[in-house]
Amino acid sequence: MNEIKGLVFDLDGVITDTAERHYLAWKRIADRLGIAIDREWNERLKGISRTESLELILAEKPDCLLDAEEKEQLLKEKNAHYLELIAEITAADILPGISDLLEEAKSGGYRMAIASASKNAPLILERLGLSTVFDAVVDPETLTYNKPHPEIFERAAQALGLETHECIGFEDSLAGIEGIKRAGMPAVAIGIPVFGEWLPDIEVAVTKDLKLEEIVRKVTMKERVEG
Ligand code: B16
Ligand code: MG
Repeated sequence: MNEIKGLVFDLDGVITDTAERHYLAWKRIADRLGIAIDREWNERLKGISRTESLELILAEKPDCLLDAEEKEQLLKEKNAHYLELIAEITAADILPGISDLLEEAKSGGYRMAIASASKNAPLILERLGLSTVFDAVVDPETLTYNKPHPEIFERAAQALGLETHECIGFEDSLAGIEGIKRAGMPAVAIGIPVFGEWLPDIEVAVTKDLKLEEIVRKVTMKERVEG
């Protein structure tokens, strides 16, 4: 039986909700290009890297052909606007139940890592007052592959000095759940309405429903049954 020793968290949508700010920053770019996106469409950008997000937006208007320099400029503008929007983030923006969960995990001796696609993760953690809580933050710039590839979750476990099956991964995106499962890590899905091929081990609707003891117990039992 595997003992759970580590917890690996996605950031946006799990620790804090910056999805709306990503949406507003992308919407400004999309409007300018004459591409219509709304909040429902924006769901597909969750967990997806900045560059891939731009490509998905541009795919909505196949006749909008931009060269590498123009794309680079749009990526810079999007991030500059996003940085303006996150400038006012404080500890009050930590999602409900997360502070208690992190505290319980710390006192329970779990090692904790952040596996976020966001290059702004260290800055956001600082604004939230959580910089010292995590033992590791994977730098997405050092990765070869983006989610749904398992690399970021494998690297998170490695940084904690643990095997992937000794950790539990927490995600709010389908790409993230696939990455966690492909890494061989038990997965907890938060607020994901419909799943594809990759199913989580535990599902909750919102972060305040996350109960650490119960999650660890369920995952451990499941592993024991499935061998
Ligand atoms: P940045 P996560 C992801 O964060 C967001 O869900 C996604 O919408 C965003 O495009 C991506 O980070 C990159 O963010 O532009 O700040 O580098 O959910 O993996 O924590
Ligand atoms: Mg996320």
